[in-house]
Order: sequence, then structure tokens, then C-alpha cells
Amino acid sequence: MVKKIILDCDPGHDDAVAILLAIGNPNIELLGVTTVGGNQSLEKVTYNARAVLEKAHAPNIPVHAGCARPIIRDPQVAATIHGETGLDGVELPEPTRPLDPGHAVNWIIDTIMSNEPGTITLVPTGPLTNIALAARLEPRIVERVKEVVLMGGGVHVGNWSAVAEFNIKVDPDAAHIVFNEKWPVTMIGLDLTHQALCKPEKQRMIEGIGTPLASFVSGLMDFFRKSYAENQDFVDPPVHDPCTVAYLIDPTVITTRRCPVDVELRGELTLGMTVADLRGPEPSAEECHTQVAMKLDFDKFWNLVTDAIRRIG
Ligand SMILES: [Ca+2]
Repeated sequence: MVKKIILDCDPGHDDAVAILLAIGNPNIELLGVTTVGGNQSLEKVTYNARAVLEKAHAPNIPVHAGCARPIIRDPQVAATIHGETGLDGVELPEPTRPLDPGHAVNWIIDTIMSNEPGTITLVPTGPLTNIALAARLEPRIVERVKEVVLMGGGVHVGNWSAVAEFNIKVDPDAAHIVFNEKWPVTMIGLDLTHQALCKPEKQRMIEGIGTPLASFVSGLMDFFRKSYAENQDFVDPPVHDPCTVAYLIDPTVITTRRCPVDVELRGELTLGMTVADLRGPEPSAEECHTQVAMKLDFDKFWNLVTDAIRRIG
């Protein structure tokens, strides 16, 4: 069963790998890429998305630019992690396809409303600004979307504050909207993505493919390794965003726990924290529309990523 997805992202080293995994796996149909200001400015991440698609021989995939800044709060970028371009460490090809006309939020709505209900999965791997505004502008998308599988948040763990993860911290108001709409939400947070480390043996496995694309990914990982070592005290960098796509390709890659999740908007120390209620017995899907990712099958994940890069050629 091929899954149709919209990837809403802010590339970003790990967003780039998510794009490649979506293109290179036959069980995923990437309908389009939408972009949002996050890791870098909207202009930079939109260029990066187009350049990554070019590098992956996929200029047929449309790219629509979305919101340049959060709904309410001041913009923040993650230049310490992703560099000045948002994809520092590699040379990007010039995109041949012009940027597609139309705002990402309108394109997301039109795409969901013109496809059969229950067929489209939203995969946000940046701040949730576009997704929240789409749900507000056209509330009927909420029941038409199959599910939302997002990278963001964490259960009692943060990276942009003690308890908040970057994507949620940048636009907590948007995240609050997305978690509170009644579509099925899978939160792939830091608990999970900190297990998706690019260990040297996995990077060598990718390099072993021997294509220019494989070297490109390895170059991304070299920069990511350095910035995570310098800024977050990691030996190997956590490659967050492709965990979402991996879960959609093969749900056995990730073990989930169903529980209520809400986003803190007023905490003096906890703004943007995803508060997961793990008390009591695990609720059913009927009782609770949110679940969180807990455990990654490390080898299976990296095999999917490597196979996708090999398949793209
Ligand atoms: Ca991202």
C-alpha cells in the first residue's frame, strides 16, 4: 500500500535526509514539499528543498513556500546546528524547476480537499505554522487527513530549552493547534530521534554506495556531526526528521505509546514543552488521538535510509 504524503519542512540537514527517504522508497508517494521558516529563513530553506530535489533527480516534485515566521512569536533560526545557509557543508546544485506558485497553506488545503478522504498523511518536520494555519483556514481538512506524523517535542526532554524541542519552541501556538485538532497525531520526538544517531559505521554504509548523492549525504553528516558535538555535546548526530518517513514505510521501525499530549503556552520555564500524560493504563485509539514514539529499531532505520539513497542512484 503506497502512502501519499506531504512533507512540510525546513531543510535542514535531517530534513534533507527525510526528503531522500521519501523519494527513494517505493511505498511512499511524495505529492509535494512545502516549506516553513525554521532552521533558517524561509527563503533559504525553500531554496534548499528545491536543491535537494534537484540533487535527487526529482525536479518533478512541486515545492511551495509557506510561512516565513511563527504565528505570534518572534522568529528564531538554528544556525548553530545547520549553518548560515541551513545546509552548510555541501555544495548544492542549481534547481532547474522554478518555485511553484501558490502559498503552501493553500496548496496543502487544495491537495487534501481534491484527494479521497483518508488518503493523505501530513509529515511536518519543521515548526507547525503552515499546518496550524491550514487547519484554521479550512477546518474540513482535519477529518480528511489520514494522519499527522510529525517530528517535534519530546517526553520530558528538550534541546532548545531544558524541556522544549526546537520545532515546538519556535511556534508553540501553532503546535498547540495541531496537537488539539482531532486528527490522529504521532509525535516523533527527541526520545525517539536521539536514538537515530548517525554512527560512523552507518555513515560508511552510505558512503559505500559510491554515488555523488551518497557523498552528498555523507558531507551533510560530517557538518551535522561537528555542530552537534560543538553545541549539544553529542558524539554522533541525531538524524531526527527521516524517522517520520521511516515510521510510515514500516511501522515496526518505531514502538509507540498512546497518551494525551498538550503543548505548554504559559510556562515561565516550560514554554513549548510537549506535556505527555503517561499515567494509568494506555488509552485506546478511540479514547485518545495522540501517540508518542518511544523505541527505534536502529538497524532497520538505517537500512531504509541507505536503501533509499542507493535506489535514487
Ligand atoms: Ca526540520
